[in-house]
Amino acid sequence: LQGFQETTFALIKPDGLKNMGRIIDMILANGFLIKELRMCKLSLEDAQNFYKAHAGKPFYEALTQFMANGLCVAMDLVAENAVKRWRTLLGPTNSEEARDRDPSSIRALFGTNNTHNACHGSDSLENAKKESAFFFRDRNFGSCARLENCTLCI
Ligand code: DGI
Repeated sequence: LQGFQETTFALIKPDGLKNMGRIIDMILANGFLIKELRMCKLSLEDAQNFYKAHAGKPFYEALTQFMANGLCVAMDLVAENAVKRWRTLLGPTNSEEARDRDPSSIRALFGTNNTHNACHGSDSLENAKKESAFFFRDRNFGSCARLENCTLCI
């Protein structure tokens, strides 16, 4: 590793899970090192907490329901300018717009629309630290990350 390495936080959202392999291939091909990785199932409360900055906006309910309705994959990604480079690789927030503006981006390739956009990326180093702590330290997601109603453990 050369230069100043920074860590950003990345999240594969529930709609991106089926393309997790291809998303991770793109992460590695773009020179990121994956420092932490875990699969987890957010409760609705977790999702509301994670997106609390958007509380009250018209899309908040749909967004938080969607985030709590499947498995996510949380990652700490290390690279030079990791925050900016991961946001660039993600492309525009709205996957429909991403397909016009940046067709090789992750959201263009694997997302559907403005809510279902495959992946999240922190927008600043400060938020990367907070979001990483939320997933890897503050919150105990337990060792089982299976969906609710799963009967494999009981
Ligand atoms: O940092 P981003 O994920 O690119 O965007 P953001 O932090 O502004 O918004 C967080 C998520 O909320 C985003 O990934 C998708 C959803 N979202 C943002 N703006 C809209 C939205 N969903 C809908 N339906 N409409 C919006 O205008």
